[in-house]
Amino acid sequence: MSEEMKTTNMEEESEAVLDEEMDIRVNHTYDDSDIQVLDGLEAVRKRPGMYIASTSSKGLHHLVWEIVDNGIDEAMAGYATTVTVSVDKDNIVTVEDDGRGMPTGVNVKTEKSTIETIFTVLHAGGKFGGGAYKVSGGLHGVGASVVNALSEWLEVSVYHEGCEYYVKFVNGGHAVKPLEMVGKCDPEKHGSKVRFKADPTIFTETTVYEHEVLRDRLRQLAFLNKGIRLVFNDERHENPEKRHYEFMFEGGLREYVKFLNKNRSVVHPDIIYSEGHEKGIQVEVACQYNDGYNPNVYTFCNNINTAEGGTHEEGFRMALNRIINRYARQKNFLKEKDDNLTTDDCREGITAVISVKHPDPQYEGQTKTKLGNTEVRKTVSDIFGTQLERFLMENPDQAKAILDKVIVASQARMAAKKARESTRRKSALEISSLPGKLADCSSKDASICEIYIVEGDSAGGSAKQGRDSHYQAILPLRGKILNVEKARQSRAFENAEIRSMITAFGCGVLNEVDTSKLRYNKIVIMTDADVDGAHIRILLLTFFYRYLRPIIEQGYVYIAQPPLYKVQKGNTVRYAYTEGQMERVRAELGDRLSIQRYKGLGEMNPEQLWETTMDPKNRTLIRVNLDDAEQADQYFSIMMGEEVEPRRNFITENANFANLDI
Ligand code: TSJ
Repeated sequence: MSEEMKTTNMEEESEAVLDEEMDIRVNHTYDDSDIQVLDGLEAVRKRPGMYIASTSSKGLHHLVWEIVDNGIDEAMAGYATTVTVSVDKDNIVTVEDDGRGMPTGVNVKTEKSTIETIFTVLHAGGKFGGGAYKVSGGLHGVGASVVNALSEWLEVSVYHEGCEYYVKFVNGGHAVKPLEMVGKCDPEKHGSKVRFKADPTIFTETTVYEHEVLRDRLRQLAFLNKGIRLVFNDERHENPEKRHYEFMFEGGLREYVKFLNKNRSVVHPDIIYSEGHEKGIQVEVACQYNDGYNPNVYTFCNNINTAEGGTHEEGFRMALNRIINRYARQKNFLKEKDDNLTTDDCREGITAVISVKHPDPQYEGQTKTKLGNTEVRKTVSDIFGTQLERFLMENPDQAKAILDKVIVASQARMAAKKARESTRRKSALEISSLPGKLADCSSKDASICEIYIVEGDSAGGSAKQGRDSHYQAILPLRGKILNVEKARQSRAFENAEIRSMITAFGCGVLNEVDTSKLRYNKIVIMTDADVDGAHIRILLLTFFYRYLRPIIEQGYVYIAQPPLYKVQKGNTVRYAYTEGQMERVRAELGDRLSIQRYKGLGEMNPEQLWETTMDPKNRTLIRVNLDDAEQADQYFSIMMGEEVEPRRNFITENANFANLDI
């Protein structure tokens, strides 16, 4: 493609911003567009929340993904093999690909280099390359200019036909000088490189990237884009072995499912795999059954995790149900008089990853992570259904293992239903009176109400006495709650603790969850700061994840942080919540301290519990997000599973998980 054509395409993309105001001016000058552009970047800096998720740690990482997406697009278009992300000691990020190199010509409308335009005009970028649509990003595809606006400085280098081009932006997006050729490079070298330092005046919470967050997402991107090499260099890591990772999966989602099931016992050896495309929609699905009871289905559109599911997941369910029932009838697993297997029967213990690439995705749902495009349902159902049927036909032994499993699931479901009907006991979904153990709050305004889930009666007692009963409710739980990972639904609904929580929350359960009916807008898990406490927290999170997922997705769940130490010197009393804080308090107050290490919430009197853990003025609540729940799920399958080896590895690798104090 000629330089001119590139810039023409570029113009189309920048129209959204430059259109009216520039075209009405007959003799617009360089300065006009300059002001225009900087107004745009200024708007981003003033209200960053409009352009990125937040200015917290999440938003910070968003900057990296925004840039990485561009490199992945170049690789998906077939022009690059590798995208490298490096973080240096000062948390400066470098992203580099070995693609064609961004166009180095001048844009006729802005009279600036295309590169400067990409990095300074809002929404420029994206589809400016020859017709191929941008599949990565999408949900947060806000463009490189937003990253530039939110950086203290940002540098771009392009390597193309033996030349290196360079431009640097400072102070929230101003080019120091126009793009220039700065030297020669190896004529074999080609690609684009972006280096930037997040602006600490915008990212006031933190400008430190999390190693695990970057590593895990890059690994996931490698699973989702088979054949692309994703390299991660983290200079900061104290362990030299963890400073360099390379992810490349020729098997794509096959390898993703294998990875997800690695700590579980699988029911059949081979992963069921399908891929294909129809009407411009690309589909890839992989799945495999394990001996657990819950489905683990992860869905993506354009590399974005669609946590609320949507039409691609519906298509998958439809095909799974249709093909398994057909096969079951054909091979006499089901007799003529038998009812069909339900979708839930067919999903018990399945690990599946569904990934679609769509040129025009529509996102719906509370958190805009539910795919809405209706045509995707049939596309996924057709492509996956064909391949699933073929797998069953070609692998009768594995098909039998799968059918045996889903038939048992269906029998268990029917037995539970019968038992329920014969005892005529109300199901957990229908109970109306609040549980007796609940010390409710007096306010009925859910927006201010909080419920503390507390382990043990003694801590529950302190919490009841210490709370502000106007808006704080206490639900004490006795001992450990049921491990829902190891129990079928019917057993979970018989569990007293589980029933109390469902009725106290008031928002329904499973498919029927309606968070507008939640009686408390903060659900706070308050457990001891020890191993048992961590276990109970995991059990609760797993229950929420499996039965009340939207309350996690929508951010209603919190973890209370009780202090580890009380430090006293004369009349001064201080609390330390971490070992680090303890060290600082020690340094500050000097010696002759009286130090109490809290072993459990029960050791605190009601006033202390209020002051340190429940009073909004002093307390620290950690909001749980879905990543934590997925991690909890992994953790759970490991800690409670039959496999010993992964458990040992996990404990040594993740000694800190969920503040676990092993
Ligand atoms: F490396 C990176 F990830 F940091 C990054 C790569 C960041 C950004 C903002 C862009 C890129 C990038 C862009 N890599 N490769 C490209 N490709 C183009 O801009 C390009 C080059 C040539 C043509 C053509 O049609 O000739 C089309 C495009 C889109």
